[in-house]
Amino acid sequence: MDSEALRKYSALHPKPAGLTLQYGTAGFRTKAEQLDHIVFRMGLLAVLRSKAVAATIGIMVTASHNPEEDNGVKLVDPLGEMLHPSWEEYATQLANAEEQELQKVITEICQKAAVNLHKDASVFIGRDTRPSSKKLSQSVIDGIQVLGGQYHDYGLVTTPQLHYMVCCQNTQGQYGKATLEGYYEKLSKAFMELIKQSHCSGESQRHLKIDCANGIGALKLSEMKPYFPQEVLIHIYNDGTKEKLNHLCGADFVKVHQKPPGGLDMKPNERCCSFDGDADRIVYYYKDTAGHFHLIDGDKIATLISIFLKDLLAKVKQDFKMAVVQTAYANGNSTRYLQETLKVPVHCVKTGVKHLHHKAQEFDVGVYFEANGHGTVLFSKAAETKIRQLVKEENDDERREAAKMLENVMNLINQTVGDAVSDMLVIEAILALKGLTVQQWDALYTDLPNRLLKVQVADRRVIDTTDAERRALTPPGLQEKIDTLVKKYKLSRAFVRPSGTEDVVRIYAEADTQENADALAHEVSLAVF
Ligand code: 16G
Ligand code: ZN
Repeated sequence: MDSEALRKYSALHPKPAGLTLQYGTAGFRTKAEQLDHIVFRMGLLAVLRSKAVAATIGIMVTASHNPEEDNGVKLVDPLGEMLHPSWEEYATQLANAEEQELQKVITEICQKAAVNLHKDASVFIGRDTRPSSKKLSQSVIDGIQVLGGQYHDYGLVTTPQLHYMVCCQNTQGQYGKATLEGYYEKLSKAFMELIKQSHCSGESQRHLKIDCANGIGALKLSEMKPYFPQEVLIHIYNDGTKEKLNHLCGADFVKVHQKPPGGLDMKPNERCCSFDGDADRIVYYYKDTAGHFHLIDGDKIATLISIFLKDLLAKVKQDFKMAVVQTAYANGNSTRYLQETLKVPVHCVKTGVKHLHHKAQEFDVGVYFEANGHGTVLFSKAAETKIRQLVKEENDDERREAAKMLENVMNLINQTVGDAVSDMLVIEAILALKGLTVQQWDALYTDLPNRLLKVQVADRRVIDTTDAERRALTPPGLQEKIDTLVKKYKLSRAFVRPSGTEDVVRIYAEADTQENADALAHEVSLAVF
């Protein structure tokens, strides 16, 4: 390690005195002007991680659905997964080290994680469309270069595109080509093949209005359009040319406020969807003829995909284990529908993509979605091999056809992480194949009325949870109070958890009516103080 260069460069990216930040569920995220030293140091860390695992590591500059003034950074592990938890701690140590301790902290990490500094390192970089992102990604490059790492800067990409690139690179092209063209070709080809298997017509169904949150999704969808000869009539709204990123629009806005985004005129029964700022989340919605807004969130997306896959799995007659992974935020009626009507096992894990992804890896076919619209489907290696083999060798037409559909879904879904573009194409294909309208999809089950609140407390860490965040262990007595309150209402459920991204405690309640869900959430919020 060239100590002189490290000192010189780190002085160009000074840490504001007293500032401490933590690598949380979404990496580092805060006001953009506080992040320069962080991204420089994450450039350093990416090099160390790359040397440690002898593979290409990704680094994405984005703050997803946060306001435009914020920014953030997160690392992507070799197969496109989130950074390994053991390294989250190193990230936090490096980020908070004072200038003069930087070299010492690097040396400590190298010792603890058995990093050989003489090994090669390769890092892929991506960024979203925030005004601050370009400069921050330059600082990432400074960090990479100080430790002698190689890098490839993809520039403007969606978060899931960067995850895809990293995975392609580390699997020697088995997952696809590590270029934007490779991504577009892979997805469009799989989509067209899948659609070809449709026996339904109905051109009008293929119209889709997309709110791109004034973010990167608009840019990348426009790039992708030429790959679709009129198959999907996608209409892009909130493309970032007029309004600010995520301002009154995007998947998070629509989900949280349960109302349509600005900048998108919705006619009755038109199918619409929203991406978030870095295009890794998607929610659908429509307005009925009476003008009522209907949200189709991650839970209902998971349900649609599960119905489709379960049917195909039955047709290929393999003993594949399929399951759905949700969090405590999943609407109670979605869980009930999946378990009781569809008869698919459902698992509940802690909030945060890494937890869902990890659990979903236990199954041959693991469908995971957060209610907020982040999700994907994972296929085990064994299932993938078997499916590809059936496509080639199976004589029974129905079975082969079903295997072919599964193969196309496998190619279409971004298995590295939730991907709004890829999820959208999977959903559009399923709706077309099943001849379903958005209303029919919505009618699979009715969401239980629910309310999400956040409250500021002196120290949110006094709340400790268990059972996938569904029960509070501390402070003493809180869970008993919640239990008593929940008993007052029908079909009710409530939980509290400290947020991983904001200095607040979140409260979720659901019940038989909106009034009761609101009342329960309010009463629980009083119990938290
Ligand atoms: C992060 C997570 C998201 C989760 C959210 C919860 C990733 C990539 N993102 O955005 O999955 O739903 O945090 O936020 O893991 P909260 O802890 O503030 O409620
Ligand atoms: Zn996002």
